[in-house]
Amino acid sequence: MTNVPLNQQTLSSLPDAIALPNYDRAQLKAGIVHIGVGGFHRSHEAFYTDQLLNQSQTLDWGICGIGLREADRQIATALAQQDYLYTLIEKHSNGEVKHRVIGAIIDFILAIDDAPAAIDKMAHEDTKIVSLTITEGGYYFNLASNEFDLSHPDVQHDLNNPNAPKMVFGFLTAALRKRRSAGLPAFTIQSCDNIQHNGDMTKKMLLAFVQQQDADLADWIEQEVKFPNAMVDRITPVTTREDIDELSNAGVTDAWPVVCESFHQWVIEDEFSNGRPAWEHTGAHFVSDVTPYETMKIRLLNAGHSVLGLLGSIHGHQTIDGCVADPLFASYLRRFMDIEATPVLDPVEGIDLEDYKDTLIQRFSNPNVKDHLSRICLESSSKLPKFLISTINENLANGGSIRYATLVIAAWCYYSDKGTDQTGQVLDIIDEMKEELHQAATNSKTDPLAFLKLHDVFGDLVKESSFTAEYKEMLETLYQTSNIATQMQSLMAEH
Ligand code: CS2
Repeated sequence: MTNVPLNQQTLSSLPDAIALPNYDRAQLKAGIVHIGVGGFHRSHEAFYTDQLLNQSQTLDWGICGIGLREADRQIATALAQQDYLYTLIEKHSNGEVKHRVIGAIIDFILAIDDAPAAIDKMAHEDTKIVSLTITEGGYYFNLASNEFDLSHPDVQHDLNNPNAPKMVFGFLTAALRKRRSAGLPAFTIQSCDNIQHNGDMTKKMLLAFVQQQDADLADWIEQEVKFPNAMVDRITPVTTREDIDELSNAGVTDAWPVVCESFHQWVIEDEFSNGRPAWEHTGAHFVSDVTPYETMKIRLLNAGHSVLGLLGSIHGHQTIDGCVADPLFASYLRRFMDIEATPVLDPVEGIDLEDYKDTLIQRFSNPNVKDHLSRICLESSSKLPKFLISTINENLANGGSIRYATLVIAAWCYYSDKGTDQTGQVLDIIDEMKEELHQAATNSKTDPLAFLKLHDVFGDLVKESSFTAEYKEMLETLYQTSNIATQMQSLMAEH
């Protein structure tokens, strides 16, 4: 098969099996500016938008990507050389693979090279929404104080350099200031990260920043900018060399395709400052209160991932599907969901939680989506407080079970200390707090609660004696036996 390098010119020569954008990309305006163009944005918001553009031929909702970090240079280069086109590789659990070229992204600005261009783009009258996937850690939220981390060097930098910012809130502020001076309406700020009340959180963080710079602007933002909360969902593993090669065998050369499962879900509060795409036509669900959906997803799916990720890493499993193919891990996961996560959820309209959990386990079992545990455990220090520690705290307050989650925290300490699995294989740990986690975990040998004293991660959990008693015992056993499976088994045997 001839192999076609993906770009606007070659679209019509791609193999027939590949679905293509049917709209005129040259006519699109960038109504959405997206900060943080990773795999997830490309498999989710850009996918929903591309579907809509295919259906309705609306011209207002193209996407301009923005990268704030040096690490975004690679995606900026890959997309630019392909006229911002990329292939979405949808892997179904029956082995079927569907390819579609997504055309919704039409431009990309690397803000570290050109901050004024990024600010101008957000301040442009065509821009109606600025959306974000900046990861759980990207919000400068300090768990210990429950407030915005004003002392962070990036924040201090942006307060002192309003026209040459580095971080997300500096850019949003500069762009909103410009819009206000130009008499343009505000844009909506739409978070697409896995954070409970992601819109409210974004608003709180942004206002805390702007207050320090310009109280008047803060008032305007408070009145004019909407921050819809949303639940986002689509499992999107890291693209591998094999994925690129397989696509090439199917006839397309794409420097950075995106792989994902077929399932996708987006539940959004219908609160927009300046219009929005009719994403309901492509499967998004608009509601007035997204809270129960978010809690359900974060506490079952994301927490379930973390449970498998940390326990599985120590055991020597490589991927999520590998974990759930192991009956011990599959039943541990189900027990965690049933006994500890479900009791702290509110009823969710239109969703049967038992079905939701069954579907989750099926999704996790998809043997074609090789979701590596290293991705799941990436930045655990900013994920676990939101995914798992909140569940432990609520169960502590309600007298509910905490044992399944507690073993995961003990496992995390062991994992951070050793840095290897039980068979001695080195684990690929990526975490902004990696050194602190390692140090605290190592200190656990002399002070068993040392790990929990990382206040930014655990808050006041170390003061909860019913938690620390279980935790200490579990940690001690884990160090003695170095066998997580036996510990999981004995924990389940007790219930
Ligand atoms: C995962 C998520 O790493 C993680 O935190 O749980 O990336 C998960 O795959 C997505 O939220 C699925 O929607």
